[in-house]
Amino acid sequence: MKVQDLKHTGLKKWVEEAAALMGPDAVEVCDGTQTEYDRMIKIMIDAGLATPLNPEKRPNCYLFRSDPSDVARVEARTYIASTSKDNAGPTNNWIDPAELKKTMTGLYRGSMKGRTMYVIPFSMGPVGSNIAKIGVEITDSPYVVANMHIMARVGAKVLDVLGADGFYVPCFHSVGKPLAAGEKDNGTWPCAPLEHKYISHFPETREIWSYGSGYGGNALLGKKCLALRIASVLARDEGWLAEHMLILKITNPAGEVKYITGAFPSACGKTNLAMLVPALPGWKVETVGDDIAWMKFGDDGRLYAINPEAGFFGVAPGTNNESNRNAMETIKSNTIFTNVALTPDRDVWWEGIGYDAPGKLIDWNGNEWVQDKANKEQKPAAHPNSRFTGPAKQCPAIAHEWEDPRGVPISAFLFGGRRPKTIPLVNQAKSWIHGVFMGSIVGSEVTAAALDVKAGTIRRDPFAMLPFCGYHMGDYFRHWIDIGKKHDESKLPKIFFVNWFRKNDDGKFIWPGYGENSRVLAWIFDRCDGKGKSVDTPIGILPTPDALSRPDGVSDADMKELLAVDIEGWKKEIADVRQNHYPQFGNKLPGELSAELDAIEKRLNG
Ligand code: TSX
Ligand code: MN
Repeated sequence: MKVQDLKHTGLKKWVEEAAALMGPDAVEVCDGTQTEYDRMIKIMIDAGLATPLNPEKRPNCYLFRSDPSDVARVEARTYIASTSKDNAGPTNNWIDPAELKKTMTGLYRGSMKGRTMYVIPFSMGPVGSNIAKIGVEITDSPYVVANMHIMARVGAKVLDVLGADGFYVPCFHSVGKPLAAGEKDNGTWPCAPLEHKYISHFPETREIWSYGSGYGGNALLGKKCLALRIASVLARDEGWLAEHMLILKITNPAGEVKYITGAFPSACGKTNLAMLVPALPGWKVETVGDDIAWMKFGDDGRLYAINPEAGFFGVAPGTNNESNRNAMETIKSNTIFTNVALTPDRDVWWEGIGYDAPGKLIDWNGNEWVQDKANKEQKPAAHPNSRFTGPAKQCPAIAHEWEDPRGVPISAFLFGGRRPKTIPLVNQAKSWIHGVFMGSIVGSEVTAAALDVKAGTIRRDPFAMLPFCGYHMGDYFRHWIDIGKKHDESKLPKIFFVNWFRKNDDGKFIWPGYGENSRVLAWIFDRCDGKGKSVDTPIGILPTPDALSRPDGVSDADMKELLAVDIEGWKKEIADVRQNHYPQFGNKLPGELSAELDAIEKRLNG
């Protein structure tokens, strides 16, 4: 489709102005077809950027190796450009929007020379759903076009819904590497140096401007930029929730169904939980989403969630048939792999795939690599943040209603983190505000690998939204509290804090995790109906020690430890929140949360 044929006059003008600024050799409006996808892949094979994998082993799969400087989201170069610095808050990088636009306009000028400008109309959420939102990404990266085909709904049907004057979030993206006459990428992943990279959000005008990176969340702008940072602002203004949450469907042996969402910081196995294979006989877990939930209230007063995405952009290392069989099945075909290793028979390999490297590999840098298990210093063959981009519809555990435009009614919110001590296996909030308190103190223990904070302390990541909230985190807490005040609490999801990562004094995990987590989910399921044996404690509602069925290898004593109320540990937790966590939000910290902190402390001392 040609730009002239765009029916939306605002969109047409915006595209024409972008083309005039960025100076591409050609402009194309994407149609989302397989033919288009195949053409993008061919362009990248010809440019030496894509390696076709063995069609016998991985049909229609391709491997990409990015530049070693362009392997992850760049938080230091991620900006919230609101008029007032206070609207971005203490946990975001703020920059003046006018100044930023001036700087970035300079960078965009001529940045697409020698390339094609692709215009990607996309829907986050099922096309036409009243919870979905439309975005249009302008990009000079065929890699972005191909990934967006998998991660979002792309093409003509989106333009139909948009009509002549519909709302869309305009998203600029350029890799920031124009080509001189006759110049080719020639196997070099195009991107700009770190100091020219910008991942910018304009929450007041609902715009996204990204420059200089071709990787993941920096470049696939529907995901973190639109579906979380911009959507969190829309949700605040419009009275709904845009959350960094998985969505799962759980069916009990009686055939009753509930839907649960869950927020976890990175490295807690959120994708694994979303695709969990239950160890409990008779129970079934299915996947609706693994990363983001958009939730709106229905006429019945219940909260309905959609997964705004159409694919999984998952971390490859550690994914195997034991940790996540459903993910492994999902990525057998039609999948893009980025920065994993290549085997001699042109399959993929990564650390933690479940078997030894089969012979001489090509590592993520493009160098020969032979596994040396005796060498503890050996660099990994796959980058630790290497990824698969796979279609959600290929997941064997995908729930049939995952594309229902009405969404699914949510019964429970889970919050979690990696907490070796103090936090019990599962704890139900006594009230909505207690649950908001739980969400606000989410965090994981800092391991020795992270050099910035000392090991053993907790890195707080409230609601797992720290890098993804497009406005002041104190106002975000306020929004959650207001949701509870404006709606019938009996119809709101119940809130639970879970912790799969308790360790004993020998430093060993007490809980086996993975499929055994279904025992915890079963208790949560029953609690949503007011069933399940429980005890009211100062920190929340806990299962009685016999309320959870016990996995093999977990003793009575283990169970007691997993469900103990560690009064002294909790006093330290409360002190840490009071002294180190809450003060950063200043006068934007809702009084309800300090009151909740006081109330819990009082109960601990009582
Ligand atoms: O994803 C994980 N989940 C959720 C699964 C549904 N992981 C991996 C986290 C890194 C991405 C887990 N790791 C989980 C878990 O529940 N639990 C643990 C901790 C653990 C690790 C290894 C063992 C047990 C627990 N192994 C043995 O006991 C043999
Ligand atoms: Mn995420």
